[in-house]
Amino acid sequence: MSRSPLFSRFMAGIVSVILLTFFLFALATANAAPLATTVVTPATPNGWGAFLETGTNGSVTFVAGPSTPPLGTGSARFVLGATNVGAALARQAYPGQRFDQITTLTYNTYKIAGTPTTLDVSLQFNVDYNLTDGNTAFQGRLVYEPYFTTSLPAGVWNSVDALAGEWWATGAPGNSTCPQADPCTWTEVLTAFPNAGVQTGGLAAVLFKIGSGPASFDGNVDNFHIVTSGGVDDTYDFDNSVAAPGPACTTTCYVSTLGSDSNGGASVGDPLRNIQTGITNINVGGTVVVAPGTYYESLTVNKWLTLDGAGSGTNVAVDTLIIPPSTTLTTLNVTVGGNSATDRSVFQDFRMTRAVAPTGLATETGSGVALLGVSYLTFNNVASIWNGVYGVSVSGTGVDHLFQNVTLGGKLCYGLALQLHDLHQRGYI
Ligand SMILES: [Ca+2]
Ligand SMILES: [Ca+2]
Repeated sequence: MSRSPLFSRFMAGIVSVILLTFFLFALATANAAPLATTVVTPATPNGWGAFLETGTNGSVTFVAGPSTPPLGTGSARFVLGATNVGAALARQAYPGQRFDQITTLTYNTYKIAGTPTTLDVSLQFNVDYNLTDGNTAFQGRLVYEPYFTTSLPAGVWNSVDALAGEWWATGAPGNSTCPQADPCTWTEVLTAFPNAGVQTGGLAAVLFKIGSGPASFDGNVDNFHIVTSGGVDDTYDFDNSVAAPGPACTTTCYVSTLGSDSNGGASVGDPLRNIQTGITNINVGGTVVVAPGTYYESLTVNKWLTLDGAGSGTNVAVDTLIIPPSTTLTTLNVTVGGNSATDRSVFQDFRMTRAVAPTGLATETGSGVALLGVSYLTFNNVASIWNGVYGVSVSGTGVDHLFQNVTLGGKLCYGLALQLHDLHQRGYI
């Protein structure tokens, strides 16, 4: 059971990525009045987003079943395919919520037959160990793992009570009192940190997560219930929108962070997971519609199409952010352009950026957009910010591109991010 490297490595290596991820989460999900059950699906995510914190060989998708879920007909499915993968489902929520006011904290888990009893999806909060001290810096996470106190059977749905379980801390000061090797009961957490709670502002988050560590995992979560003495009473029913997979997309392909590449992609409720899969599957001249969220991809567009995100700002609840998985990769490589001046490829309503600020030409070679001798492209309401070399790099002669409402921000040593290789281009910014 490999659990020790999970968060120490995360804290040391990619904390900046995580910070950005959560900083970018929506600010619109503050403590809410008591609610009825909230059904969370790819078509209605209600503030939840899925992502891989580390690695690439894993996923979080919304599926039918397995078996009979505790609520609705489906659940959130977590799959790991390599030891370096950490897969999470998160919601920016409950900023400043004091832990001592939480009175109910339960969810249901499932794992396929054969899964060790030590493996279940964990529940986590981004934690502030003292909500009253004025320090709002990221202090890591508080993590509940069921196996510390229970031994859950595989192949059936289990109900867990996190307040009756044990918690460990990923960062200081909590990890001195509640290290992973000697986790704390909820009472011990509250005794050691009486003013602890969910972090405030953009770092407020509740998460379900599995990995990194296990070489493989296939399990599910549903029916998350949180009640506080302050009036919160929220139940989340993770569910599939439709009986997936639906028909394969042809003229319009939908993509969402809550989707799956084994879905058909033809409806907003049956979305694909990766933008590149949508580009691959769409008919020539079709449209790939990308839901809000963060997508870690380096895209190649090899056909006439429209790529339509949700917005070009920084709020992943309403905007579409595309971040290449490596600082040496270009975010958007266009190798085939539009059909004609009136049948253009259109790129609109998304933001291309880096997970971290650029570090220098020697280490960053990727641009935001590389237009490789292609023509008949329109960019509308697109931002290309903090990219390694150029916001947009254009090559070829006699090409015809139209830039509308485009925000460019190149590497620090370039004042102008638009690089034109020749003088035969018609560009409008
Ligand atoms: Ca504090
Ligand atoms: Ca459900």
